[in-house]
Amino acid sequence: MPDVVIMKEIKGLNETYAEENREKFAADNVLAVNIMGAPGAGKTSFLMALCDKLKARGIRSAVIEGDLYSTIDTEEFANAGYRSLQINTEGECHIDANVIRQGYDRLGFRDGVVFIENVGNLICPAEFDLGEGLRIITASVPEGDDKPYKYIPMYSYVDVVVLTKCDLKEAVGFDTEYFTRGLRALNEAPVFETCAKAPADSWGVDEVADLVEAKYKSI
Ligand SMILES: Nc1nc2c(ncn2[C@@H]2O[C@H](COP(=O)(O)OP(=O)(O)OP(=O)(O)O)[C@@H](O)[C@H]2O)c(=O)[nH]1
Ligand SMILES: [Mg+2]
Repeated sequence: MPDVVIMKEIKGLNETYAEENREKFAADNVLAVNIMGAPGAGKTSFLMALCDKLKARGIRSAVIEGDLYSTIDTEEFANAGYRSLQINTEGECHIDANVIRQGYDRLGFRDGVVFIENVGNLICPAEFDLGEGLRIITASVPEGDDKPYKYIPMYSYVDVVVLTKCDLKEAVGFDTEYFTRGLRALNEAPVFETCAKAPADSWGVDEVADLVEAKYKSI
């Protein structure tokens, strides 16, 4: 069973790197936040709105962007004045702790919040601890209200659920009660309803900023 042995080794090594990352983040007074979600769920749009809210409160943010290819998301943050770093996985469907270890060193950031936008995927990112202090899933309402019933490992893994694109809730017939019932079978994570179509007009993001601020101040 050589494949099984290899998988175990990779996972074991990931845990070692994740632990090292946790120690480094703590020493640097950094809260690392892993943002996960499906492709196009609104991760970048929500994150930009959240960074702007935190900036207005005097909290510094930096962003590590994970994508298979391109620098589109990183450029958006760089243009907005945030320290940012792109990680191109070139085919890998998730970011792992070793990649974050190297990326974080190159970012050269401390005393603030480092957001890691994971590769758009509802499966593999839930298998790789990055050493983060907070795990958020962005679940966009057009994806459907049944996702916690289907993607059980991911919805069990997260600390916070951010419903995105809530301006489209009625149009797509999203049933929050049904969604929350599925989530509660797995997890007591708080649920926030947000819209970030245009960061300046975003709503619901302030409540998430309250939670991130409290978490940052408690590290
Ligand atoms: N109506 C609406 N559209 C949104 C909202 N947030 C994001 N979008 C749109 O959804 C699309 C995807 O948004 P992104 O923020 O790029 O999503 P993402 O999850 O970062 O995408 P990937 O990084 O490519 O996986 C874009 O066309 C956004 O303008 C929202 O709150 N409401
Ligand atoms: Mg993105």
